[in-house]
Amino acid sequence: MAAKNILAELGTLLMQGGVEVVDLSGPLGPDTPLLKLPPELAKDTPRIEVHKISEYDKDGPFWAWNWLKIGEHSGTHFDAPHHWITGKDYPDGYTDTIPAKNFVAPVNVIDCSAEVAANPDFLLTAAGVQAWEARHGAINAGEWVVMRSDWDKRAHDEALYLNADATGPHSPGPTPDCIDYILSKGALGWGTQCIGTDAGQAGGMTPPFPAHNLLHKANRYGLASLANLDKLPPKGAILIVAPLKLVQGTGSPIRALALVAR
Ligand code: 23J
Ligand code: MN
Repeated sequence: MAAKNILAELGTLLMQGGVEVVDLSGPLGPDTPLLKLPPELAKDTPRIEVHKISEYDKDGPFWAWNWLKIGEHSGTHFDAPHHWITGKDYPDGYTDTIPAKNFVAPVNVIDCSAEVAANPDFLLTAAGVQAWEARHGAINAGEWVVMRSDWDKRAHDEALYLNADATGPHSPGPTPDCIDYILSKGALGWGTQCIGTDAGQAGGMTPPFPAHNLLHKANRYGLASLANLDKLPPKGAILIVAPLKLVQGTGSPIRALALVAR
């Protein structure tokens, strides 16, 4: 392939709007919804804090800047293999050691929004992925698979986003066989629009939290709290999802972007 020519053409298309850059990140700040784990099981990630250093005042007369307190797994974010015990032994499984080429790849968008509107506990199965492939084409090795649920429309309200009752959180996600199947196709990773890559009720699955367990065991990646997947085609978009180069980080907030032909 004449990569040089294709890149030059891409530059022109970006300039002229023939390729659109779609923002797949939600706002990141003190009101960003955060995961709540059962307190008897685990500590939670703390709320995001933004502390002013100066804003054109006595602490910095000509400049404004802040410092942040923020968990690695906050808002729209990337899960690295070291996040889970099954992936803890990969030397290239930290935010600073994952090969950069894995941050740019094609994405398959599986639209489950109708199913999720009818049932917030909807689970995407391997058979569901195969039915999608029969319509839209095969998932290829090295590509992302993301589940469109339109759950981002709830992200302005943490209670609505977490959707918890006495039986725990209720949000959609994958079955274990769904993750096994996409890994068998060589997927680079799995992304969702919910607080984590797993369904709300995934703690009771075998294995518990199958997206985390199985993806990271395979040295593959997760994406959580993706926004605007309703603006992507089922196939053909390029996803750009680069975590901060945190030293030995287990994950990182990202500005998730998609390149989409218009
Ligand atoms: C820790 C424990 C359980 C979960 C998570 C983190 C996440 O969703 C995450 O952000 O990786 S489910
Ligand atoms: Mn995470």
